[in-house]
Amino acid sequence: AIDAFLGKWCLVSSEGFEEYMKELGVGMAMRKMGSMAKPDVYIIKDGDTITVKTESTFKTSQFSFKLGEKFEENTLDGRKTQTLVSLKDDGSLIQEQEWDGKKTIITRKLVDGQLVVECDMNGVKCVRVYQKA
Ligand code: DKA
Repeated sequence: AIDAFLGKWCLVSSEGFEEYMKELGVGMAMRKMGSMAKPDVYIIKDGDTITVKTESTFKTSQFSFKLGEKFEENTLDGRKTQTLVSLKDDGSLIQEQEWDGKKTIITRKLVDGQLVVECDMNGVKCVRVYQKA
């Protein structure tokens, strides 16, 4: 269930994020800030609406959705995407963003009590690990 994802999470490690942002088309100035940011992520549930809030000194943003229902997301780096979030049988949470004929997938899973976020754009992958606050 989604419940295991709920709470406040703090970034503890990040691999390949700069390359991933580059592949997304994020400009240099924002990539610099993105690389330096150590965000806190809050995952909140209210009824069947889930909110993911990302808070950092650089920028704060949030998006809300219902599992399996497409919505328009305004991403941290300013993309407007058609996004679908679904929960897979293995317990991972899959976020698919589509915009301008492009697609990226962000997978979140719980591994040893940590939140592992894997991003993939055209095979360029990044892994970010968060610890429960
Ligand atoms: C995360 O939750 C990573 C989510 C992907 C963000 C992509 C765009 C960021 C641009 C600053 O840790």
